[in-house]
Amino acid sequence: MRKIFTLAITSLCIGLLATVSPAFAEVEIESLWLRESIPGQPNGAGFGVLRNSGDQDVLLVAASSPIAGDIEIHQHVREGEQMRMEQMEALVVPAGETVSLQPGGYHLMLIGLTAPLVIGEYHDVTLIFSDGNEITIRTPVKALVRN
Ligand SMILES: [Cu+2]
Repeated sequence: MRKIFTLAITSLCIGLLATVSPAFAEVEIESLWLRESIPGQPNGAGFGVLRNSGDQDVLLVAASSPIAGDIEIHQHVREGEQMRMEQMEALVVPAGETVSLQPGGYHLMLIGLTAPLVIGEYHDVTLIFSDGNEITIRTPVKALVRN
């Protein structure tokens, strides 16, 4: 967590520099999807691929959607035999690299769904990055098991 925080501060400094020399960091989001709701489960999850074609690291710092009270950035961490989810301050998308959000790994955690996520429906999801970009994607709901 401390490492992530340090990266966040570093990014903040890069952000300040960017007002002097323009930043060229650029993140694209590929095949974002939401997992269909498990009956009785108040939270949901979102997955996809973040591609940074820029020359600077960019952090995913926040996300939101009308379908959820809040969206947190989570990772799975091993604790003995068990895996548990842990909230992250931010997710680093290194320059020139891709980061996958997938079941069992990084994911968007939709906290407090206002309605169950139903296959075939679409919901707007906004991702907010450290370079100031906010990207809203019309995101499909897909089955628990992806084919
Ligand atoms: Cu989670």
